[in-house]
Amino acid sequence: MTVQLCVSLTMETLLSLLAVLTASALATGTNTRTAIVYHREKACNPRMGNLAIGRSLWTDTVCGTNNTELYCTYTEYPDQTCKEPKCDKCNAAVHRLSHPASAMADSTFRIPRTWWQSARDIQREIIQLNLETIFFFTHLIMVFKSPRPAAMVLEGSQDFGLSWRPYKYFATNCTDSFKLEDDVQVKGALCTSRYSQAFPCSGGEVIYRTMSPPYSAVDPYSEKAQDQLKITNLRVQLLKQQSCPCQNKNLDIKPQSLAHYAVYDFIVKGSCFCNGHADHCTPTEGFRQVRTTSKLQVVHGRCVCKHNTAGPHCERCAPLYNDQPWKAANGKTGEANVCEKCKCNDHADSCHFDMDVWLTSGNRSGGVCDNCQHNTEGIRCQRCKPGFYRDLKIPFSSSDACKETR
Ligand SMILES: *[C@@H]1O[C@H](CO)[C@@H](O)[C@H](O)[C@H]1NC(C)=O
Ligand SMILES: *[C@@H]1O[C@H](CO)[C@@H](O)[C@H](O)[C@H]1NC(C)=O
Ligand SMILES: *[C@@H]1O[C@H](CO)[C@@H](O)[C@H](O)[C@H]1NC(C)=O
Ligand SMILES: [Ca+2]
Repeated sequence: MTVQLCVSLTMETLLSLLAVLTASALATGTNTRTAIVYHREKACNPRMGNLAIGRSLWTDTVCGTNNTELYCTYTEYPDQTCKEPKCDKCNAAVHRLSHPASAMADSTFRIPRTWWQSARDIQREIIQLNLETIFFFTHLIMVFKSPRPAAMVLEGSQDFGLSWRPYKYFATNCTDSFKLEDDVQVKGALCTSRYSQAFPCSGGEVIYRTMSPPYSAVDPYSEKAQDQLKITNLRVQLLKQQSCPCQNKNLDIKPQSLAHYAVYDFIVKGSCFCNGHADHCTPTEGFRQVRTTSKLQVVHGRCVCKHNTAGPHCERCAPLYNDQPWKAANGKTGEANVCEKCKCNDHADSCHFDMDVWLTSGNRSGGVCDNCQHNTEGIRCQRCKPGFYRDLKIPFSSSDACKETR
């Protein structure tokens, strides 16, 4: 038994983590990491962070691509009475006036706040994050500078963008936009109107949690949960603009200078994907970090495996530890499901799992040693090869325990 310092990703810790994060949706700088000392090996998981940090965000358009553009925005007082509109210029080629996609992934504490802004008069727009390997995606927080869209969809891919699957639809009217039920009325529905109101005209949030019902009750490392949590890419399709209700009161401003999307923050919370077998990750081979202006930590993708596991995601047992079938750790019970060492009497470097051997042993040991060395043979390298005899004066695990018969 070894003492492990691991964060056990039980549903309780995951839920309390989410509660903390919702309470301070923008507190991305804080590491919600609780270290608990266990006296036996436990399921563990790496630090959570913003997957967008240090990576490129892509959008279809950006404000002022070809020349300087004028744009205007409305904000309102807390009682929803309108302030005077503010107008300014954007130009993608002038640093001071540019609003690139990368501004959604810098520190949320930067003053003045930075944001991405789309070209004018665009209805459809895509914001996309491409990851270099599979990650665990737990939730998305978007903070809009423009009014939130009247319709949008959040989608994920697990195959580097070949196929996409919707996580959630967002609309002022789910029936109208998507012919879907609204989760305000029907719990667990695929669409919601919760994050699509016209107010606030600036600073409105959109929040999505992967582990909300019906997934909240399952072990985060189970196949069902992983199917929901694993991503290589994430995108948001903005489908329909919504204007600020204040706009109707001022007819001097051209509608097209108001018709754009703008987003302060695109926070993709998640962690490296390790099947519950690592609490630390390093950069994936070939990963090139984009320059970040902030000191925020990049969430890397290659697991430093524990529990005798191996592979970029600890998805298999280490070479000499295949005595039982590999299993993900159990995030609900905290069981580590450690890979067990094969008994090869120190005569082999690797072994493989064999179902027949496993069943014959009454499900206790299924390891078969590979390439027995030192003139030994057998599934455990437990005897000398023909033509060699066992030297009883030295331990069998010794490299010269089998001597040539003369
Ligand atoms: C910018 O210029 C290019 C080439 O002239 C044109 O295709 C594109 O539509 C222009 N973009 C905007 C937003 O005006
Ligand atoms: C959504 O639109 C449908 C059809 O246009 C309408 O019947 C329904 O009342 C609307 N729902 C809400 C919540 O406004
Ligand atoms: C032994 O393992 C096999 C395959 O995993 C399983 O189907 C079977 O039910 C197990 N038997 C016992 C007695 O646990
Ligand atoms: Ca920003």
